[in-house]
Amino acid sequence: MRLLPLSVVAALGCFSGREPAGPADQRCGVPLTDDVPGSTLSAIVGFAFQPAELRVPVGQRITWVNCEDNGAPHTSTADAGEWNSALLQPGDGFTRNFPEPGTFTYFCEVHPFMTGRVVVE
Ligand SMILES: [Cu+2]
Repeated sequence: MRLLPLSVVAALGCFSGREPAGPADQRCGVPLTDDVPGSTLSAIVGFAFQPAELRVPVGQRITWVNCEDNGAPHTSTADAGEWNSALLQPGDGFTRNFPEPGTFTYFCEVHPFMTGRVVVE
């Protein structure tokens, strides 16, 4: 198996994870151009996931959007490895579907003090 340079992996991850983001969500400090149809929005702003806990029904999609106006990159990375957004620059988004019930905790790889929880029920 061939390993790609980290920059290529990051770029691919960013591209595949990018989703149109929602209009001017009040929590976002960056302009968002499009909607996030069918997704629950988790704003990453002020070095925190907002809200820190999301409760969604089985089958719901969640889109994390880096809403920082301070240039800080972030990730949404599951503690148990179910997902990893790769590096999200301000304005970037990452969407994951949650087809199974459960409680999922996650953090930001850049700032491990940033944590959040998804409860799928
Ligand atoms: Cu972060």
